[in-house]
Amino acid sequence: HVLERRLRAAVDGGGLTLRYQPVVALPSGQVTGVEALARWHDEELGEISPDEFVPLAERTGLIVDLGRWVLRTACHEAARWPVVVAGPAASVAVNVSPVQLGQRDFVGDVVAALRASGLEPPRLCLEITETAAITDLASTAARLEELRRLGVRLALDDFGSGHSSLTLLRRLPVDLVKIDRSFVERVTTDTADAVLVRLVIEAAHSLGRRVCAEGVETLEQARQLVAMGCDSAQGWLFGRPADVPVLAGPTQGPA
Ligand code: G
Ligand code: G
Ligand code: MN
Ligand code: NA
Repeated sequence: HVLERRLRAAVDGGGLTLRYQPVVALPSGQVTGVEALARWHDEELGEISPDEFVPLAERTGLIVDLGRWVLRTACHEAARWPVVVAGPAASVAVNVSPVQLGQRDFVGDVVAALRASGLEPPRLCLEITETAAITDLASTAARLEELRRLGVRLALDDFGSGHSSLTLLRRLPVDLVKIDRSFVERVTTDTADAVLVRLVIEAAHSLGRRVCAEGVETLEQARQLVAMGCDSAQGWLFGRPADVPVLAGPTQGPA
């Protein structure tokens, strides 16, 4: 397959880049970290979306090398952001595919990326998508416990998009829950979604987890989330994925 061959070449030959989207604390709007997002620009095919190449990489096993590159690059770059703009504790979140998480040497890859970069473990956050965790809850929980012992942070990504969210919230040792964009999108217009978001925030807080809202696009959404006690947010309102992380100073708070 042509696309697969070209993706392999991009992974091996430096054809991938990372973009960083700011994560802000609520209600201050202060940037506390970023999420690293992989981008693939092919010379002939142009820009190919991760919605397309990540599933392809997962099907073909390329995700293992691709994911290792993302992890190493994100740690390396984050360790070099100037403290004056990023703050000493600025975090970098990396998406981890379930295929990667299931690899025997994944924990070793994380250790290696931290060592090679010099990044302090608490500055790295690994995002595990909710739907992935469901397949084998016991082994996912065990794997996350191993990672936790390294001192890195863990997040449950796309929360609410699956079917057993509350079980996962209880069973998985994550620090952070990221509420899926589909709920945030309707939080100011759909009463049922607003109820769900409020419940997720309360349940997460009761279990000692913090909550990040994804895909915040309007000030109205941000205000609603602040009123619900949401801890942090991400979305176009605060910043799009950019090549240089936008970490400068306090930004305009939503409240
Ligand atoms: O950046 P964008 O919204 O287009 O990303 C689309 C999807 O691709 C999201 O679900 C995102 O989590 C995923 N994605 C982006 N970068 C990575 C990556 O480095 N690794 C994995 N596993 N998924 C990624
Ligand atoms: O699944 P994950 O959370 O990793 O996906 C992140 C994706 O969401 C990225 O591809 C990013 O480009 C996209 N994204 C981030 N903020 C917004 C937003 O405010 N609106 C929309 N529509 N997409 C967003
Ligand atoms: Mn994510
Ligand atoms: Na998500």
